[in-house]
Amino acid sequence: MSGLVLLSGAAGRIGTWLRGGLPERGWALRSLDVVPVPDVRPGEEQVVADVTDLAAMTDAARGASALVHMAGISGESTWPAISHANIEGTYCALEAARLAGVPRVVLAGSNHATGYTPRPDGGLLREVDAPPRPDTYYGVSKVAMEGLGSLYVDRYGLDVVCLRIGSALAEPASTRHLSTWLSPADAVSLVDAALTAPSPGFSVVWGVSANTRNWWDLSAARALGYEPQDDAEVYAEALLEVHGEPDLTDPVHGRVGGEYTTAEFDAEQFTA
Ligand code: 15L
Repeated sequence: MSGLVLLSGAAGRIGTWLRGGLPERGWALRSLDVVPVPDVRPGEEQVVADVTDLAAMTDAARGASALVHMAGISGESTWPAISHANIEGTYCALEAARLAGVPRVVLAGSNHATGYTPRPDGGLLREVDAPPRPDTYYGVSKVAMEGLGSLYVDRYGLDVVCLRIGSALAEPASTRHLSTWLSPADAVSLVDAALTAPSPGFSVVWGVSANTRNWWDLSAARALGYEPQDDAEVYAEALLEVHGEPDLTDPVHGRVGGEYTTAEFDAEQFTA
């Protein structure tokens, strides 16, 4: 499949990976960010706009066959900052898609929407068994994202795929990441699957690579057509040498959201 994708947050980390990978998979890009994207490629369109500017977002969405919404604050912050950038920003993205007649939206959700969910005793954790249980204001914004996505499917008939992204990094940097890593190439593959899957309706899927130590079930993502290629285990020896084997009773390893569920992330640390 192919078509024109409006990509918000195009200058960010995942946005940059997608700018590299989606054109190779046949997608034309209209890259939007609040700052100019560097090194615009031949054929790539560029829009400088704030995702919370509904009029600008609606203009930018015209003619696109899908919107990939990666914009927003990518970690914990103050409530005013999170609610504006992430909740208002997601509303504007979905509303712009509806107003401009864009039929499909892919949302950069997060595992932190369900961060306090404990690791199961054995087996894999399915998305349906991990309802909203946010670990931070950031996590709350990702719950709101899932709620808004669901609303726009049921009320307006859009297709919306919300990716509960794990740790999207060039390389795993901690032993938690041995389970939660999403590689750059797999991020491209996951978004491509979310863009291509026939009539997904509203779908929420974990976004991780094919890690040996995964405990989040990838069946739902695979059902969309996602075929992850990378495995964090290739980094295990070096990380375990420094940090030791993970203690699964430690919240960092025993809860979906890891360190976001610890005192270090108390709201008091993030007041304006
Ligand atoms: C996320 O959603 C954040 O964007 C990122 O900063 C990491 O905290 C990541 O999750 C993670 O859980 O490792």
